[in-house]
Amino acid sequence: MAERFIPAEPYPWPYNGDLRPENTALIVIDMQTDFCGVGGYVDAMGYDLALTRAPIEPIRRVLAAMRAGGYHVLHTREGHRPDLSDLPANKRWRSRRIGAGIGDPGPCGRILVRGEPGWEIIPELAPLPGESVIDKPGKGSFCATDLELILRTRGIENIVLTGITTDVCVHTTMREANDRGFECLLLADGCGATDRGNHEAAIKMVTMQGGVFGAVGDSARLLEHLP
Ligand code: C5J
Repeated sequence: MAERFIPAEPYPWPYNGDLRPENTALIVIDMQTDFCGVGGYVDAMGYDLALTRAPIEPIRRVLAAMRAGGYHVLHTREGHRPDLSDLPANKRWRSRRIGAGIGDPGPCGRILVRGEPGWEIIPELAPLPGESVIDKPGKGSFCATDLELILRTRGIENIVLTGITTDVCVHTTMREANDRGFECLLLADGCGATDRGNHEAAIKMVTMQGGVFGAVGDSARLLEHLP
């Protein structure tokens, strides 16, 4: 096997150089109107949408290249059932406290509820037919979903992580994936947070201890070196 690597910190990724479309997936996390669109959940909380919209273009380029290369592509959506039976009371209470009650009506429909306009993935990054979409009630993409089963069934070993927000759903998913033995690459410009300092800290955390959760790269280096 010819070894292939993407330049990354703190090590060229993946660790073993076994980078092929068959064993590698791009996961695009929660690129929904609720997290980066006007009138959505993040907007209702008063955060700067420019920060969560920043990764849209880098993700679009990476998505195009990895689709063209025949890599696996998966998307996730955070959201709850319309009857809110999967919404923990404390999650709802906290969101209402900050003025963006999950399940409550807003300009984009009921906040973070499946089927509502705000819950949809933004059109720029819409999934193509055949790409798996994982609906998750929580922050991590492995909790209460069939993501792990899909990854194992397809023989996926390497995961490129993108999406929003860096410090919450992206980080939780990366940690969950790393603990399950998946080899993870986080694209620093392919994710964004509601706070710049949190984004930078979340990126730095990954690079500690020799790559405690995997490695950190960026879209330009990925696009240049993707086999
Ligand atoms: C948050 C997410 N931040 N997608 N969700 O509540 O990161």
